[in-house]
Amino acid sequence: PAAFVWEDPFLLDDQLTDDERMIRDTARAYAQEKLAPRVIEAYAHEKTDRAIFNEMGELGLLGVTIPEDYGCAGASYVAYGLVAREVERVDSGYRSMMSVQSSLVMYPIYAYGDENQRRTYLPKLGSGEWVGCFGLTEPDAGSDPGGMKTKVEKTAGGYLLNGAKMWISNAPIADVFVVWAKSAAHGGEIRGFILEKGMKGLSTPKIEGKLSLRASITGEVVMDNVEVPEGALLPNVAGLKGPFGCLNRARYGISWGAMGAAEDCWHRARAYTLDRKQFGRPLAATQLVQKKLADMQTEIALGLQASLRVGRLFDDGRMAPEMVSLVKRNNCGKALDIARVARDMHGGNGIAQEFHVMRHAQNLETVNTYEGTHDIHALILGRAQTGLQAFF
Ligand code: TGC
Ligand code: FAD
Repeated sequence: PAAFVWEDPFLLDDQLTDDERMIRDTARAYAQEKLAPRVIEAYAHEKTDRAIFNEMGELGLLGVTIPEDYGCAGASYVAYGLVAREVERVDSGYRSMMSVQSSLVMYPIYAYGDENQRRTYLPKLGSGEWVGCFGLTEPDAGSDPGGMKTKVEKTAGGYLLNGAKMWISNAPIADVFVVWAKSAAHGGEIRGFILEKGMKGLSTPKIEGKLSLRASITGEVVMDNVEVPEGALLPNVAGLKGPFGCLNRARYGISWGAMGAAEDCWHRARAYTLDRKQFGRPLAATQLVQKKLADMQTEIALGLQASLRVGRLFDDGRMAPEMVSLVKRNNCGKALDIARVARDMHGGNGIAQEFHVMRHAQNLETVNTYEGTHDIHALILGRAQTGLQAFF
């Protein structure tokens, strides 16, 4: 029989192409050498380092699936997932910065924008010279984005936007805003607009007091009679399928990212319990601890294999959104369970920042909630198999 590789039970590494391995290695080296050393400080003091966008851009880690024509890597969705896994192995907030920029800002401009918008925005977002954010959620419209109140009216030279977005990653430091609003000029349909920092009436107050995702800045996007030119409208999509098309990509990336955070917790719990002795022997020599480690190994191996499969189907043009709901929901829920158990296995040390597991657990509370909560994805999967709508 073949040898068992405990940290890669199904030999996932073997299933990657050379290019994918290369991008993965670049992301891993960057995350471990440049992100890991600053994460404790960033998390403790809510410091979002703007330079991270430039660093990631320089290495080609932003918008990795966007074609080379626009200065990006033109790599596979599997490669994108591998980047998310490596970055989130350090911190979910850093992955959030990357995935909003890539899937929620660059993707809609690429997929729904005209050539002028693509040329104006994609190279600068890809290099990290500009930071982007995505405004869908509102104070009274989270799981039900169709209930949004942000409105657009036609003016002589363009459009006028009014409304407020809530819980928007990157907003306070963003240069470019992809905002979704109900447009009177389009029969009340939801349309996407590109806004820029400094527009009159646009403000982005920071949301204070987060106990999760503290390395990633979050804000509101307040639009008080913001006038935008005609060219700000994303011309090639209408309706909720616009923002959902972006969310399919981001949720898929999160399914890999959450497993990266879970792997970090698993490896730390294994190392800690091998080292820590109680009752005269390592904690790892006890049956209860070994069962917990086996559960972590199993869920992570299955979760990664599932994300890889969805990534291959994505690259093959055969992704169905429900597949993404399945892996986003499962992997986030399992990662959160793993982080909580890893915290417990560290005993008192588990609450200390130097041991990292509690930070992962706190972050994964957000990851389990944003981009469609665990229960919302259950309802999407329930609807797909019963044909019955259970949202309302
Ligand atoms: P529903 O009637 O189901 O659909 C409306 C229209 O949208 C189409 N559609 C999709 N298209 C592409 N991909 C998908 N996944 C799609 N899901 C739906 C659908 O075909 C339909 O099109 P058409 O042409 O017939 O009009 O809409 P609903 O209002 O009943 O939706 C229900 C539900 C629950 C599925 C949906 O609203 C939902 O997913 N809610 C969760 C909201 C959410 O995920 N928000 C995320 C905000 S962004 C964020 O959190 C970023 S954090 C990132 C970070 O920091 O990393
Ligand atoms: P609600 O929708 O009010 O849900 C509250 C609870 O009710 C949840 O448990 C939910 O599962 C449950 N629930 C809702 N509907 C039903 C139902 N029909 N049946 C049963 N249970 C239900 N949004 C953006 O647009 N852009 C961003 O960049 C962004 N970044 C974020 C960053 C952070 C740190 C956070 C915390 C959120 C971010 N979000 C962003 C918002 C995020 O997508 C929403 O928080 C999420 O979609 C849930 O919406 P809500 O908070 O309004 O909760």
